[in-house]
Amino acid sequence: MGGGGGKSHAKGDYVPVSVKTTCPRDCYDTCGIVVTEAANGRVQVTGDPDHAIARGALCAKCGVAYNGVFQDAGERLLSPLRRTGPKGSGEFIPVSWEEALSEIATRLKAAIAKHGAESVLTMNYSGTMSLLASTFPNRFVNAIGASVVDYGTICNRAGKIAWELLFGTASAGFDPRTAKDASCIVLWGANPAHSAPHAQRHWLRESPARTVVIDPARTATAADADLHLQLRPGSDAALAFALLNALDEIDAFDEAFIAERVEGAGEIRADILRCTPEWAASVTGVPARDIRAAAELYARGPALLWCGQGLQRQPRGGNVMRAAGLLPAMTGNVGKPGAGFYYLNDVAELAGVDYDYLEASHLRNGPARVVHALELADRLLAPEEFRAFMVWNTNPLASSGSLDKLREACRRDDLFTVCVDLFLTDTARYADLVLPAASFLEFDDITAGYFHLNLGVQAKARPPLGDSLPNHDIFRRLAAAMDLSAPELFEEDAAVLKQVLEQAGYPGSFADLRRNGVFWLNGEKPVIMFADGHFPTPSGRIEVASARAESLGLPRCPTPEADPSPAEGRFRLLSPASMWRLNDSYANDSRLARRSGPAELIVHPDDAAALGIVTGAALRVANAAGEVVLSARVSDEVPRGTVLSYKGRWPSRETDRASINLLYDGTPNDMGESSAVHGVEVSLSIVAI
Ligand SMILES: Nc1nc2c(c(=O)[nH]1)N[C@H]1C(S)=C(S)[C@@H](COP(=O)(O)OP(=O)(O)OC[C@H]3O[C@@H](n4cnc5c(=O)[nH]c(N)nc54)[C@H](O)[C@@H]3O)O[C@H]1N2
Ligand SMILES: Nc1nc2c(c(=O)[nH]1)N[C@H]1C(S)=C(S)[C@@H](COP(=O)(O)OP(=O)(O)OC[C@H]3O[C@@H](n4cnc5c(=O)[nH]c(N)nc54)[C@H](O)[C@@H]3O)O[C@H]1N2
Ligand code: SF4
Ligand SMILES: [Mo]
Repeated sequence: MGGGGGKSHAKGDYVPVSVKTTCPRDCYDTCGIVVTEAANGRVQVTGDPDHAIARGALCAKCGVAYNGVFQDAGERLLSPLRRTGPKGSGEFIPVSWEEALSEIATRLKAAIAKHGAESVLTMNYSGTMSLLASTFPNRFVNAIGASVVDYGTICNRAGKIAWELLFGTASAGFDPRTAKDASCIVLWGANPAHSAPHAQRHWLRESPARTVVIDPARTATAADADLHLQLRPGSDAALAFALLNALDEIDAFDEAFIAERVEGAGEIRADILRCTPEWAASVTGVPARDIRAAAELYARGPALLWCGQGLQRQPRGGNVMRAAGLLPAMTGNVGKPGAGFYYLNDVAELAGVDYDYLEASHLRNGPARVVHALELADRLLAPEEFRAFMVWNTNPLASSGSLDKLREACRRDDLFTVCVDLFLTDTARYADLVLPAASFLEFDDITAGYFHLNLGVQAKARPPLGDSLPNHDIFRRLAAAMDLSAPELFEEDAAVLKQVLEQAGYPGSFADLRRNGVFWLNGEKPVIMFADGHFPTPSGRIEVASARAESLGLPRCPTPEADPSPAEGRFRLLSPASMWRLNDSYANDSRLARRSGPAELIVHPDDAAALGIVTGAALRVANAAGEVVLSARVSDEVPRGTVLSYKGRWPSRETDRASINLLYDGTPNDMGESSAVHGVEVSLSIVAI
């Protein structure tokens, strides 16, 4: 076992060596992990009992996957592969690293010479969030001047823009450690019971605060809350204004704070006055008394507001985020212990880590050509624009919208495609060359998440499986094969990790971090964001009215609009985070696949009765973009007119290669070309009972 030192034996008994590491998944929790040696070259991966967040346990999915598919030589890619059958067929033969890299270098050089560097489209996202593995490959991308897919648009871009307009940043939210000081926590379009299970189990339940959940679905988080506002999807901005109306009614606005720190509050007063809870009840489906009860809980203060990433994946998601952010703005719930708002914490940035250094952005001459996630299929289908497509840390043929069109684009014979992953994903199946990535258990790195304010150690706990290599090593070798010479492309891991720790002000070496496991920003003390009352907007104040919004063609202020209800016979389809998968990761773990069962669609009992649907019925779920067959589950977890199916299955592992993502045509929402996947509408019909 690497990293943690040699084996130790005491009186003939075998004492396993243990290594502390951190989970680098795209998850709020960033759990500490202990890895110990097990039989047959395998390791045992468990939660670190000393880690403040993990408290000795991994989530259900990682507990299985890290001891399952992550160490399964039958599922992991063990060597580079060259395609032998048609694109998508999954027919490959193993080749050496030398052969694979020299072929990629030759093909990329030819594309660049003939069509320019912009004809190479690169795409990566959050498969692993550890700093070296997620950012170092971009040094290569910058050095060759390739085009890039902005895959943030598939996830959270609208919310970022909305809160940048309102607060000046969306990357500095409350410190979760301040929950102990809060008297109310509002979770709006967030389901930590799935997406942040340790935060749900410990952070939320142990806080003395009363909790309010605003979600169309009665999630496990909602079922556990003091109050659940089960609104119609897409009616959140109307609800926000009604909450403001109710707060105003009980004199909960902080007029001194508004006068000093808020720009343009007067411009929304008329809307607040007309949006009574009674009006909102008819628009949102939430009883007026519950709206008033939520306002009363929030008004007690100090109060925290957590807006989930699911919240803004709706047609007017940007406006919704601006409207939800009005709660802390008008009540002055910010800058004090237990008061604040949160969408994302860019922990690396908050720690002082320099992304420009990590990605060597100075190597690029001029701005990159950017493709938004939702236009990926159309842009790739146009044969002249891109001649090569390189993908790592993401599996768009499972996660993207317009899935049918994207598959067609990936079948292009003249599109040279490379995919780097741990597994033969749906995306990898379309590649000309597939390169095997090492897992986080197999190399040193540093993690920085987006909720808890700490950096974690990622320590090598076992050798890479087969010939797999960490992302950063693969891109170093590719740079050499391309005869590139900038020294940044070859900087050693240890040197980068040392730099990162220095930038973050860590008072020790990587070896120290390896021993301690974790480095908390601000030591023991919670960080109080915006304590000085300054917001990084142009005016230095919270901008309820925003000239920047106007210049982007958006309304000057958030508005209390709601999406129209689906037409008769149509349903709104939500597809949020599953408990058994992390995005589309782990869909190929056989034990997790068994536990999660067949792909299901949750339907309200009244809708089910009207259509003759019973639990277990095969349902055709269809719209103009496509159709899939899902197994019905009748439950009042969802409101009437809304259906829900959890995201993250691999089409190649489903009957008819189906996926709910066939149903999203990629129409963007109202800000930043960002995903509106929770805004999809479908019709239902019974295939078989
Ligand atoms: N219907 C629907 N679709 C959605 C969403 C939704 O809510 N509904 N949500 C969207 C959101 S929020 C997101 S973020 C996207 C995410 O979609 P993806 O980016 O496709 O999801 P991940 O599972 O994070 O994909 C990561 C891939 O990286 C690989 N990987 C892991 N570690 C490494 C590594 O060290 N090196 C390399 N090279 N690869 C590695 C994994 O094996 C996996 O195949 O999906 C979006 N799709
Ligand atoms: N287990 C697990 N954990 C994950 C992931 C995963 O796939 N699985 N994915 C990771 C990633 S990439 C992300 S971005 C986050 C996402 O995790 P979250 O931020 O929690 O977001 P979602 O799961 O997309 O949606 C959260 C809730 O929003 C609700 N919602 C949908 N539409 C509306 C609406 O119109 N109004 C309101 N108020 N609520 C609505 C959904 O019903 C859902 O319960 O989780 C991360 N963690
Ligand atoms: S995915 Fe999240 S909850 Fe699961 S072990 Fe990793 S950090 Fe913890
Ligand atoms: Mo995401």
